[in-house]
Amino acid sequence: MNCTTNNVTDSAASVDEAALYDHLLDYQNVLFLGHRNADPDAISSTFALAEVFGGTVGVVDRCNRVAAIMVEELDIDAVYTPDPANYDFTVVVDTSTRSQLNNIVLGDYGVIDHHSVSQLLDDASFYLHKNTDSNAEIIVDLMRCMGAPIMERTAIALMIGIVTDTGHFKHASAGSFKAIAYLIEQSGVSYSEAMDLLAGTPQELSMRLAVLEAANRAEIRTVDDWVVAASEAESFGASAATSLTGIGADVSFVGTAQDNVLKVSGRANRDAVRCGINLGVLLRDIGTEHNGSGGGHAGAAGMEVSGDAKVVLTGCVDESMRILKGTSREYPVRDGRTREPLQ
Ligand SMILES: [Mn+2]
Repeated sequence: MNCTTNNVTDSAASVDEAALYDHLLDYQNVLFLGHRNADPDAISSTFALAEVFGGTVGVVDRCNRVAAIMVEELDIDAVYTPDPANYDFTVVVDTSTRSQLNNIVLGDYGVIDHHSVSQLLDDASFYLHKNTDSNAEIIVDLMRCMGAPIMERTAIALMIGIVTDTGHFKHASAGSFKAIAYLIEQSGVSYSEAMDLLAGTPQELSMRLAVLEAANRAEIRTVDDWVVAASEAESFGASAATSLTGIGADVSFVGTAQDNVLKVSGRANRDAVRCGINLGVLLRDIGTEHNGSGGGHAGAAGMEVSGDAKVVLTGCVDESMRILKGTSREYPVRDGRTREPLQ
């Protein structure tokens, strides 16, 4: 095995890829277990490990929407709510706390994880821990070190794990792209095959209806060439707000009233943020005005207040328009050229 590792932690139980491989050879019947509400990163990691080392893919409770489709489409054999006592050894994957395993009794266990703070490491027999964007990336590295062949299903699963854990590469660093390139080279699977599986994953009907209805009854206002939209939804307010900016609003707010609490989700595109919109600050301030609280990022934030939805949403829209009025979404001219806006 020809590898260099840069493991984050350096305790006795910290192992590199070669040592992990040696350890796993000691056991016959290994359970690879991901976190609760398992996502594609957890499922693809456990699936690839089970393929390479032999063993069982364990799901603590259930899979999330995309992971469930992946299990179905790729025909991944998984054991749901497994009892670690029935296995020689458990390797916990993509998980940083016991509560993420619903406090299941573990016995002896190893860990492969990418979360920066991982409480499970202290009691682990051995662990491979790196600060990568996705856990799948650690698995790709492990397979590369072992020279393990990468099957098509495994490659598609790991690609989806990397894509979803990096928010479709929005938070990706070079390692994610390298891992994707390696998977494509080694398996012969094209990137579009993985994308097809992701794209063919329908949202829940209730979410689609909530989003469409929010768009249908949205109030749309403009100032200069800026578009600000506000609407209400019975549920899925955050998805509705994201969708409103996706279909043309520069800034959007969606209110959801529940038990005398009004939740507002705000979303803003990059142009609006560059021109002064900071939804974290905006919703914090408006939240305080309405006896509640709010906060978040410049482009995505939320608040919970008490008050009339119309009044609160109008306040959010007015404030956004005040900030955007008179600003230009054109990039500043440099060296005589106007830079294309980043997508
Ligand atoms: Mn992960």
